[in-house]
Amino acid sequence: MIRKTVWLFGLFATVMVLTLLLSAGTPRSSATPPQAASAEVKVDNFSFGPATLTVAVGTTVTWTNRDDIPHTVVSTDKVFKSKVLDTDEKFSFTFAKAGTYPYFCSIHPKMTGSVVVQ
Ligand SMILES: [Cu+2]
Repeated sequence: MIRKTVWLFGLFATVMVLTLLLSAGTPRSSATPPQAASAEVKVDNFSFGPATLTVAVGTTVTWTNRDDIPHTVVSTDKVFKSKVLDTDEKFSFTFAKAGTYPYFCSIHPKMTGSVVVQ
């Protein structure tokens, strides 16, 4: 009876040590770089959503055309310019400097949006 209790305690202690070792090692190995920020803008129904997007410096913004009509993403200040995006095509740009970046669709100039980088 005593021998069985000692054996069970030994097993329990071993499992606890293994659990502690595994849980201590996990956060370090799965750490991600802090500058991997990204944001999305959907192009749908002749509009950009959100129309104004606020992001941190270094963020990569990806526009996806969810409309069944081709659109473009063109910076008013000529900072970036996409090709014509067909349905489900994407365009990405990384904002390395703070500022306000207005843009529009060159096919439908009434479609406008802006990215605010802080
Ligand atoms: Cu358009």
